[in-house]
Amino acid sequence: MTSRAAAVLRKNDMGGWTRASPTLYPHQWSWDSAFIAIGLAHLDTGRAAAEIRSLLDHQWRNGKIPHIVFNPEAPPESYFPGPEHWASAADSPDAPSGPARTSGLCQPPVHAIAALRILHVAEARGEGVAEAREFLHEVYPKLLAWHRYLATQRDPEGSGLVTIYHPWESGTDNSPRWSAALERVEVGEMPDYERPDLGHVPDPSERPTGYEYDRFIWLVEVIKRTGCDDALLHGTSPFLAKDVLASAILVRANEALLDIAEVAGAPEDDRATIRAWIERGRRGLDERWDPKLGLCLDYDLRASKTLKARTIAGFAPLIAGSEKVDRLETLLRVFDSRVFTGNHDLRWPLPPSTSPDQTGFHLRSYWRGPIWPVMNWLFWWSLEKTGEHQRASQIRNSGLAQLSDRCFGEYYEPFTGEALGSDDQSWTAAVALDWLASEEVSEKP
Ligand code: 9WN
Repeated sequence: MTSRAAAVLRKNDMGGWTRASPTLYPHQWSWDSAFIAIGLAHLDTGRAAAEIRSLLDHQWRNGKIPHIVFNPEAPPESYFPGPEHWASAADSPDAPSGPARTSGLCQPPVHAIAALRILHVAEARGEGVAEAREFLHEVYPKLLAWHRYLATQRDPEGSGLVTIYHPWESGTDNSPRWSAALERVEVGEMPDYERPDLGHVPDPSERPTGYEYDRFIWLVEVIKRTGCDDALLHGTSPFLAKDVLASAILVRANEALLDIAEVAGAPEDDRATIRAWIERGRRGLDERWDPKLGLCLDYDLRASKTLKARTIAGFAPLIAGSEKVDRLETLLRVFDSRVFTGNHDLRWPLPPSTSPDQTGFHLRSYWRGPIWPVMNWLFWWSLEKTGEHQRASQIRNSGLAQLSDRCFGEYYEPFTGEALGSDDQSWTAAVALDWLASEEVSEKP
């Protein structure tokens, strides 16, 4: 499997950066690239560092890492909305200078976790350690600026939770987590558009529906019209939500940033700030706890309402790590229960993106039910960090069994195990590589 996974990453390598998949996603995606770097580290730590560096080359002046860096060579009809559609975002005073090459959104902040893992892999292999440390030194200020952007512009309330303006920013686009908030979005006047994505999958039901896409594209329109201005969007965006999954990832990313600060010899002031972000993040997640569901829930700021849905995002405190032992126990119980990995119809005991017991669950539709290998990796890694080694190794073994078809699918039908969406998805190959090499890499809890 290692050589086939490596071949997928080589095939998708565009020379210093990696497209998310061969046809469906011909550009560089933010959190994909972070996961891809984790896999690449096992092939070449220098190339893994280049992956993150190339993304950071397009960082916005306000610290934002854009959700897509567009491939100038991809034909315009290959992906929508592409660079032409986002062109006006380049007028934002925060956008990087030069021709429009990025979207104006962002995605969950896995980057510091990936950057640090490059060093851990180098240490385990006893190769490229000095270069990896130098790399961390170089990227530290950029990662700090990114986390500062999330802690300020994306959290003016100081709640510890990240605000998003678009479901694409959550990375779990059409998840039922956002259904109620999306329903409240009224679509205004906008030009007609084509959906190339539907031509890249065998069955359109694997992708978001027209109803969802109209809202996605309308929200892009709204964001562009403000010039991607965070302050304006807080006041006017029809979609404004606190995202518990991104917030949990940010807690762990801040822990990684603390270690990177150490390598970079950063001042104590920075470290105190990062520690405060970590505490605030855990506190914020605590406040979003729903004792009835035994899950953590997102919050619709526009409607001042909790967004109730049983999805993998509900396990946010498991990802962030929590000091509340009874809460972790409850989460693990729900994780193992019939509502998630204990469902008897599952092909493998892995967490479906949406619980089969949740309204809106769909076996084939994207984030509405299918199992995402990259999410399995995140759970495996988090469970390891929480000291749940046995559960973690169960996820890893089942996760590798799921990938034994060697399709490296983007997501998998939970009951049959069929690969769905794109084949040869880069981050799927990347997590396989990391799992296969995981015995060598040690991380502190
Ligand atoms: C929109 C690239 C990306 C992932 C997201 C996934 C999907 C894009 C799309 O693909 O989103 O950003 O066009 O559907 O939801 O998590 O980063 O793999």
